[in-house]
Amino acid sequence: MNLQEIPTIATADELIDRALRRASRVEETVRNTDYRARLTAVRKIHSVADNIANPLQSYVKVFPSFDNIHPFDRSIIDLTVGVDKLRKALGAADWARKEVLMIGTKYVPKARARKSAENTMKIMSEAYTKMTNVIRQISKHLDFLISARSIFRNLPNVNTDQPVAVFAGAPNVGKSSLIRAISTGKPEVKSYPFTTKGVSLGHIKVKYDIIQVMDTPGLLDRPDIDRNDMEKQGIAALDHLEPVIVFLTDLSGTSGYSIDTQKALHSELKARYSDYNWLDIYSKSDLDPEASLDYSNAISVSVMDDTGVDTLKSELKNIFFE
Ligand SMILES: Nc1nc2c(ncn2[C@@H]2O[C@H](COP(=O)(O)OP(=O)(O)OP(=O)(O)O)[C@@H](O)[C@H]2O)c(=O)[nH]1
Ligand SMILES: [Mg+2]
Repeated sequence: MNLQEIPTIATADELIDRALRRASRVEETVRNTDYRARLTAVRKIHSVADNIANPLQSYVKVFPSFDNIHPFDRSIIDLTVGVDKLRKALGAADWARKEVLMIGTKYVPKARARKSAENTMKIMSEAYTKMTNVIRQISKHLDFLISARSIFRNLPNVNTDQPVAVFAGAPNVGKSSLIRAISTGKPEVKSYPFTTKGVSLGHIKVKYDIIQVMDTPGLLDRPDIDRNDMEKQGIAALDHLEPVIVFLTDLSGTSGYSIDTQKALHSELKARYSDYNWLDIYSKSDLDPEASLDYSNAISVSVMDDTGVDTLKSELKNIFFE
């Protein structure tokens, strides 16, 4: 299950209203009034308990289990809603589920044991009150799950089972444009709390496989001393993806960042990612086709005249799949 695909979660009031509405439709057609009351009460109590417990169980199931979650997703959850808070809210939902089922189990024999219809109804409404009180008690936790779901939905949809290339380089050097140019289909633009702008996330289809390509605005585009804590944690989260780094250097002079500044960023990141696969790109080559530095195996690329775009794609395929 993807973080982005968690289905809707009901508030405490919605959960209660729905369960009570469904139970109200339960009717038995036995002649004897007292007997009918007993049968009806038993079925209604079961109905309310199930219609509360089942959705609660599904909520607990749809959130990723913390035992086998990918460390990248775990870091992202921690940076957005907090792993401990999420764990607590899910724990509360699971507690309420068990509690409601237990109340049902306890009250069914009680309802069965009453003689008069009136007393049976009293027992039934006592069971209702107990069950709905349990849900009201976890109302804040349900609200938390609702907001976590909506935060997750708006995050870039990175699949931790598929390889990732992260595009780095100073601002304005052409990262997003290049991601657009090499992607199959239109890249999705969504944000992390540690990025200054929307992250472009595109896909390159390779036969049956997919390579994900993404940029990280405000993250891998400036020196480490300029980064705040959240951004540092964002970089640490990216490490869990073990990405290939594609570093763009704009030699055309149009980015607003000098060659020296870009070289400094290059060497800082190169040192940091010394264990990673690394590809160097000279971007906007249409503006100055001959421009180059002493980087080894660099590819000159232009999205204007398509120079180097296919070469970059096949380099990525080689790195991930050969
Ligand atoms: N001539 C030319 N211009 C380009 C090329 N690639 C990008 N540009 C232009 O350069 C500018 C910046 O491109 P972006 O793709 O937004 O650069 P970026 O690195 O994503 O910028 P940030 O997201 O701000 O870090 C835009 O005006 C692009 O049109 C290219 O190959 N040739
Ligand atoms: Mg960009």
